[in-house]
Amino acid sequence: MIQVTGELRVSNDAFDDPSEIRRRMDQEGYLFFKGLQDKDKLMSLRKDMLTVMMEGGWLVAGTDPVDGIADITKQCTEGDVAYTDVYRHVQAVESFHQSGHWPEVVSMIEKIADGPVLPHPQKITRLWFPKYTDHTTPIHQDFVHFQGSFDTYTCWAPVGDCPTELGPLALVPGSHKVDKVLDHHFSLGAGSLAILEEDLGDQWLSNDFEAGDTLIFHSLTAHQALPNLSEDRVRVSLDNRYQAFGIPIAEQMLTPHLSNFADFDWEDVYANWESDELKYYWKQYDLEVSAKIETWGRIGFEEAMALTRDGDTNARHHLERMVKRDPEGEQSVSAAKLLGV
Ligand SMILES: O=C(O)CCC(=O)C(=O)O
Ligand SMILES: [Fe+2]
Repeated sequence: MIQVTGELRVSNDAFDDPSEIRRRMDQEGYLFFKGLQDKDKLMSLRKDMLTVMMEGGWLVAGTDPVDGIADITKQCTEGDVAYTDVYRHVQAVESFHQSGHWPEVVSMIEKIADGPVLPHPQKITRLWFPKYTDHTTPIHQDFVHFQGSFDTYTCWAPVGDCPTELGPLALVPGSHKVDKVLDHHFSLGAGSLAILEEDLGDQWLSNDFEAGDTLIFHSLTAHQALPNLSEDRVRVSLDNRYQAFGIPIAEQMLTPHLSNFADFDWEDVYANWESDELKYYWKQYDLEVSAKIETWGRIGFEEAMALTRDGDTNARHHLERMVKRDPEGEQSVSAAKLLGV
């Protein structure tokens, strides 16, 4: 379990100084801004997203969806069929996709990248149940999942206030300077891959986030989420990715998030949108698309198989979930054999 040793450096003082912004990203691998995004817009987005979660049965009936009071009997996470059943409808919220294009975010990342940037088509939100801490996002570098180019930036922001007990992100400043992908191993939690804590320095930064506070970091910066220790509140956050034009983008970033886990596509996402402006917006660009690298996913799977053979209950849970989600898949077939199901 990591220990947070300090707070993220607030970079609002460098807001209008792109070369200082780039210097800090180079040195520290992240930038943290107070109030970069408009609180009212985020609260309106929160309402849109949590209303869908209420309809999906995840929130306590009769409460105000905006309060995000979870029915903890519904606990589930990425990889669970029950999660994708509701997630796909949150994924279809038009304002959620628009938020990835808000000019306050895009223009800041353009300062970092020193030129125009492409918001990745794949927009990501995390809907994290309270007291489900075995499934907290483990330590990782984003490159193992999002690939394409190292010069890809993640923008993480809670949709609403996110005090430490609700589980904001924590990161190791300067960890991107290794300039390579570190070893990742099987883990529960988003992405199912983790860097060992001892492979990193012991400086971990995090703090309370208010709605609007925004953390932008490099694809090699090691980070994890803190556990959602709240009594009953769901944690809702955005983590979208951006890159300069003229460098490769990985093919999986052109698909809706978690559509690899369930049967939905852009047409399902777009079904009830009012505007056509953002539909397939990336197709107007001549993008260099790189094939998904399967290496890390395969390592995680083989480790989960070996751990399950040794009686590890987390690994068994992971494989059982995979078999339930996609019984015909190649890995599921091997897993089912091992599990005897
Ligand atoms: O929000 C989370 O728990 C995971 C987010 C994350 O890893 C990211 O933004 O890259
Ligand atoms: Fe990440």
